[in-house]
Amino acid sequence: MLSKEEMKSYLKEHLTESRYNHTLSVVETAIRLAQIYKVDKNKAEIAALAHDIAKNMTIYDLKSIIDENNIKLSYDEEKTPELWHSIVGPIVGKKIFKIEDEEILSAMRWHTTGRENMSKLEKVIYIADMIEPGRSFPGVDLIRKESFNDLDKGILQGLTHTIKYLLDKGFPIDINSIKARNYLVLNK
Ligand code: DGI
Ligand code: FE
Ligand code: FE
Repeated sequence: MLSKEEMKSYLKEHLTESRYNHTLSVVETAIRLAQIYKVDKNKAEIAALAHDIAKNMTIYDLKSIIDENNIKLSYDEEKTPELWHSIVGPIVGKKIFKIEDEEILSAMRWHTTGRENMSKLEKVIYIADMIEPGRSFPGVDLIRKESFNDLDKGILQGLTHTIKYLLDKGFPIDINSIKARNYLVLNK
């Protein structure tokens, strides 16, 4: 695997400045959450560093990688290119950063939508991405506060916020976000 410094220099070159800064903030936030919730700090740091590795690729490049790897998108995924960077992220993370750890790759894969019955590492990356200090949207402070008190409550609020936002905008909602939220509601 590449060193964290090598990963950073790749990201600095392949991400926009704002996306790179977001990534560093997600790293800081993920490390803090990992310490609180007893998640492997090193894995959290690497997953956070790599989570948006594919974010600034063109949708054409993202689609080519999806096709080359014989990934079958659902009809809904096909129509939602915002989700593609999280589908492609683990593939690029494996190839360029030489990440082999399945827990890290899975945290990268599910960072945008979440999923049913998430691992603690998946939860930390999902919510760190949403609450890093650079994020400002109505309600973020509450989700931030809750996430440092009770991880599942923070995630539930985060999922509820995103689903409401997508509903208001008239956007389609990924089935994994619904399943992630239902799971938390049913297993409180
Ligand atoms: O990559 P980031 O910007 O750091 O954050 P992210 O990976 O959570 O991606 C956010 C984008 O993805 C934002 O444009 C909203 C979109 N998104 C997330 N979940 C869904 C979604 N878009 C649709 N249509 N449906 C979803 O379920
Ligand atoms: Fe992302
Ligand atoms: Fe992100």
